[in-house]
Amino acid sequence: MPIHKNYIAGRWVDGASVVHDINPSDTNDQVGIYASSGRAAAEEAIDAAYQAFPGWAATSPEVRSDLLDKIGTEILARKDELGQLLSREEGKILSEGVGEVVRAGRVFKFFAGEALRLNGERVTSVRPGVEIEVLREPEGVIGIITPWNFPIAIPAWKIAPALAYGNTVVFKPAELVPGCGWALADIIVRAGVPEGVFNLVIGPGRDVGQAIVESRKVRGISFTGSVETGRRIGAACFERGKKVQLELGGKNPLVVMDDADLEVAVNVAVNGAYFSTGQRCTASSRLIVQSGIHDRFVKSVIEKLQGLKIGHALANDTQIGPVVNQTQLEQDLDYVRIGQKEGAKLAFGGTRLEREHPGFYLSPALFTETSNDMRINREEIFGPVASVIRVNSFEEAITMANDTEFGLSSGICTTSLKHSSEFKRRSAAGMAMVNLPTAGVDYHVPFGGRKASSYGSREQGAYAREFYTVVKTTYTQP
Ligand code: TXE
Repeated sequence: MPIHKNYIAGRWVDGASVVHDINPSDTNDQVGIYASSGRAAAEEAIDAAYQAFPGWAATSPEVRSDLLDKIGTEILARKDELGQLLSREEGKILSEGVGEVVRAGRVFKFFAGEALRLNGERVTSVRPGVEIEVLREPEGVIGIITPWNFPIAIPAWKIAPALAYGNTVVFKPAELVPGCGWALADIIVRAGVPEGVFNLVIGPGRDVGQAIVESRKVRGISFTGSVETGRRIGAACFERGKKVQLELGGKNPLVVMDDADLEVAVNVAVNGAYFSTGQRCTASSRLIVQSGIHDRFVKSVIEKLQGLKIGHALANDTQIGPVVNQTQLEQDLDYVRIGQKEGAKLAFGGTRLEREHPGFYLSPALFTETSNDMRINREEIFGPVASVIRVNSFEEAITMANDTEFGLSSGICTTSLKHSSEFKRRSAAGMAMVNLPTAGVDYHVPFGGRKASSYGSREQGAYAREFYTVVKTTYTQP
């Protein structure tokens, strides 16, 4: 098997060692061999990006727009093949893999347009004759550090705006998914990105990631991942006067009111809690259900879970793929045990499954009779595990929904306009959904949360410019 290399300063270069990328649906299947690097490679990449910055910042926005458009076109044209790679590497089912690739392609197309729309303001001064302009300029070198759960979409929604607005990039994909990171880099390189403007460094977070975070030549870090790592990175950036944007975990509530359409509520809950194996930061992990519909809802969710096909991500009839790796599987199983110890009733699933191929299969777990102060309802599990919390009223539901350290996404199933409007107004989350899963968002509008879920300005849509540009105010006496 060939070794897929890093891309640094306009060249494909070896790493210090290699990593073997394993398919979580079948651990006998090796997806590829990838370079694994340390601090030295990261520093070379940072130097290259630093040197390339003034030239790239000065290019016509049309050049940047055309580059992004070309990248988006190739991603979309190869959606099936890239979707297959994604599902093979990360374990989400093929339709989800292809869907994620399409999203990545669309993100590049969107920012191809945004590159041409960067504008400023002219403001009348309080001093006669003075002219004021408020301008936006690129920041400089941006370090992009991404997790494994959306291995092409998250890199796309950080790299595309960074390049669109004239920044240069050092990109470090998550250790578990170098394949999608490499494939995206290959497309960016062949689309004609100038030397040094985009760099790929594959390697561990504690070496490559840390070097990017610590470098004084890197102006900003855009990070998605765990709360613990994110907070460490945030503190390190603050100490160095560096801009930082963090997208972290969630403990997203889905409220189901007595007046909900039962079928809609069950579909929304099962999709939000379990699809993509529950490995989405926007997954609905707390199902807050009003007492009048509670028993019917639980019964219908269990019936639905009984019918779900859990298996190889690439098999046609699979609805839920494997957990991403052994460590994550053990974490999920630990939480199943923790929930039981805390007194929650394990109403369905939560056991390891054997399939034809050796992989990390887990039956979707549903807890009932839980309370919001249990650890399973406070901590992000990041797997196919959800809890039902029974409530008696809308007031109790909204209080419970907001009673969490996190605030990424939230949802309500209701047919009442009053409940829907009030929920949207009072939800303490960055995103609020009505009769839709808490996971599953558009690519052209802001994405992000409140409280422990996010730090810094929003990602995606036109709001992305807040992070990837810096404002300058000029005064002129003509
Ligand atoms: O995350 P990390 P991991 C949660 C989920 C999961 C847990 C651990 O609960 O079980 O986090 O996953 C890089 N300096 N989420 O270990 O460590 C790392 O290499 C700089 C939820 O994958 O946060 C990777 O590229 N970078 C989350 C990225 O940070 C460092 C999605 C994320 O890794 C670094 C993923 C360091 N010191 C995991 N250490 C969500 N909610 O979306 C690591 N990295």
